[in-house]
Amino acid sequence: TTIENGKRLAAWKAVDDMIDPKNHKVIGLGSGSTIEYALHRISSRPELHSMLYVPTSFQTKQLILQNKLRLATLEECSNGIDLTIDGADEIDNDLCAIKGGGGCLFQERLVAQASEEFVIIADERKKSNNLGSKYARGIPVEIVPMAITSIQRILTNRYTQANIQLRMATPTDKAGPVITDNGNLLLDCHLGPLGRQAATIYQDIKLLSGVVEVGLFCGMAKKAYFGNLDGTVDIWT
Ligand code: DER
Repeated sequence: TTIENGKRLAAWKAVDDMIDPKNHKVIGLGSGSTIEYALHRISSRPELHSMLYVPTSFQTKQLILQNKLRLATLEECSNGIDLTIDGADEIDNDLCAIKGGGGCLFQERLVAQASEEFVIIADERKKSNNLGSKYARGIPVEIVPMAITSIQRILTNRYTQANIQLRMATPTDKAGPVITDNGNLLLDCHLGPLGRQAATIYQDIKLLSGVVEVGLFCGMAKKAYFGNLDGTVDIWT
């Protein structure tokens, strides 16, 4: 079957396995294309309509409203979030993930951080045994606009083999760089395979003033659901 079918299989199984209609009150929903299948599944199951759903982007807020689900803001969740389901660009065997391909990494991390459980859904292309060896774009880094030149220079000097690119929008959609939902810019930092360095690289880059978020989510996901082309679903824990 197709990659899209793989996304759907992973999303449906994660929703069916992980959302507990009896105990869960608030569900966080990630961004991207795979999460759309999760929303379809939730929308098709009335017993999941009583919960509150917290978006991680303008895209997901729209999807929650379009599916007539109960929208909640992160600010309202004084008791945290029970479960967040989100996609990713590449996931390794330690469940360390590259995220931000959709440019939504900052709100995704805020919501994941506020969640009791965090689960990733993906098609089989995202499986990796060496993070950074598959997702060609590199690590997405959200930056405050005025810091873009200085941080690009600092990172280029620090990671000499790296290719650090400002993410540009498609000119027929919007001239100039991609602007995130938070009004910031994105650097795609291609550092190549990270080996065991992902958590260290996250800290190094995140510590720079002007960096809003870094698309390396290590030690956060409890499970990853992969939809395979042969119609099966793998679950990594
Ligand atoms: O931006 C993100 O981290 C998203 O989760 C995204 O990268 C996943 O995208 P996809 O589900 O369309 O592959």
